[in-house]
Amino acid sequence: LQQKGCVIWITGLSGSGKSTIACALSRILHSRGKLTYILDGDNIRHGLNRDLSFRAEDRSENIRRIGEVAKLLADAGVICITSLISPYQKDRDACRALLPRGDFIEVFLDVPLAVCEERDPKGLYKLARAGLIKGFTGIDDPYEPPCSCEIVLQQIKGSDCMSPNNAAEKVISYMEKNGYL
Ligand code: GGZ
Repeated sequence: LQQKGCVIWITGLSGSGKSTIACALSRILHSRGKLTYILDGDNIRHGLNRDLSFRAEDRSENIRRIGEVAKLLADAGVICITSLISPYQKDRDACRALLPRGDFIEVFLDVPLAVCEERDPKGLYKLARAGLIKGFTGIDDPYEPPCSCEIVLQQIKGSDCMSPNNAAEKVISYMEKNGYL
């Protein structure tokens, strides 16, 4: 296998487009013959992490477990893409610390709450505003933006809005420059 594994850690609010960019990135990498695997919060919470809630301690445990799985995949030479809100800096840092220097590539999807809330693809923000979901990230639960990450993608609506493919290409360029492709 002629491939160096790594973890592309995508963090951002619900509705910021993490899963969409993870898929776009994965598709581009496949077309170049690379092996990838997406670990998506929403999916993993139905299986491996179905015992976890959205309380702060459980979010941390969610991130810790997925960070360990991501490390195993990267060890095996896979480009592992995670798509998790991962709201706490300390939890993301702990996952970074599991990997050799450089192999953890943190990507911040910097989309304002107002934009995510307007998109509201699953109607969850509406439920959170109505008080029907308690502790929703950005509404009544914290999100700590990365203070230093490898890539920031601004996906603000309007004429300068990057397509998912353009956003994924930015990650590709970073990987090329840093010897991961
Ligand atoms: C945030 C929630 C919540 C609460 C359910 N807060 O947009 P989605 O629906 O598909 O993605 C969100 C997903 C978040 O799971 P993560 O594992 O990524 O979260 S974390 O990293 O914080 O552990 C959202 C849905 O689950 N969801 N309740 N209260 N998002």
